[in-house]
Amino acid sequence: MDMYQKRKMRKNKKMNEDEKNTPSTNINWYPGHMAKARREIGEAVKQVDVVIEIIDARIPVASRNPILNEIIGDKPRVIVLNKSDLSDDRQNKAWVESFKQKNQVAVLTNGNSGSGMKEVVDKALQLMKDKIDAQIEKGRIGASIKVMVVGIPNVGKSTLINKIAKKQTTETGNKPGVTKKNQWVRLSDKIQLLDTPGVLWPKFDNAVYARHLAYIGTIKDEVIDKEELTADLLKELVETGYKKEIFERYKIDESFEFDQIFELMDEIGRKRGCLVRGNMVDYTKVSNIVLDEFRTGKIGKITLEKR
Ligand SMILES: Nc1nc2c(ncn2[C@@H]2O[C@H](COP(=O)(O)OP(=O)(O)OP(=O)(O)O)[C@@H](O)[C@H]2O)c(=O)[nH]1
Ligand SMILES: [Mg+2]
Repeated sequence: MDMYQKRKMRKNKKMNEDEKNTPSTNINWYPGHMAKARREIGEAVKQVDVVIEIIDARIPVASRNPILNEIIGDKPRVIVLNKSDLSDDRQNKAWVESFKQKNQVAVLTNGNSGSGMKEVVDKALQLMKDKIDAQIEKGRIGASIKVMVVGIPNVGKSTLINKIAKKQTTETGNKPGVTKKNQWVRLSDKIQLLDTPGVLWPKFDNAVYARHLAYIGTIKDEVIDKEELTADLLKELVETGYKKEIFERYKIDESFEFDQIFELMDEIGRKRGCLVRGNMVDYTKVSNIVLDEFRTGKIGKITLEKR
């Protein structure tokens, strides 16, 4: 790295710290609305029969909320590994199998194509079979099953509800914090679904998991140092065996060698024409490209947390 680049990185870093005072691994995890959301979920859970817990198939550990057990107690639960189109197929199977071995019900889904949605509903109804049978026996056929959908921000809760309901009833968007409050969606006389705002947990002190959540877009980009995050992401991908995918995506020659991760960022910048005055690499542009292409699966089908 030459002096200009060093200065630029330092300047960017300083600016980010000054403006936001939140480097990538020290993120403000628990904005006020999430405390409220947590309370409201705690209230709503009293009315529901089944909980659908949506997690992200790329990070099946970090995307699970450890305080969810506290909130929902022993309600029947279907674990949904969503965005399975973006994660490694072999890992997808291994994760479902591992949940099964712990007697947990897990389903792979793709919220965009709708694959797996029928299985989610079937599994939820199966878990409720005893209750439904008892109702029928008492002659109370009309009562509907209430299903609550919970999960971290941007994991695909509202998308899943729209797919299952086959209509656009809830707002969705490719950024965290789209859903602001609980919303019931009637599926049929038999089932009602409750959409909830994404919730993160108050203390998340594992830096690796914190980064994983940031890589996939769980945390608002405004509170993250994107350049630092991109450097961390590239480093992790290289170290966990995805160097080939990166080189292929950015058309980097096999013979290219690097010691430091910013050298790889430089090369990506040069390949993509992310240059500023004096042929210097624009790290902001490189970061936007790499994060976006990772998040949309263009670098490859990648599972960061292996089973
Ligand atoms: N590739 C892919 N994208 C998905 C999938 N499911 C949802 N998405 C996208 O993920 C983004 C977030 O979806 P939402 O349904 O708004 O997520 P949410 O969990 O309701 O988010 P909050 O309301 O902010 O908590 C949207 O851009 C969806 O199109 C999936 O299975 N695969
Ligand atoms: Mg939502």
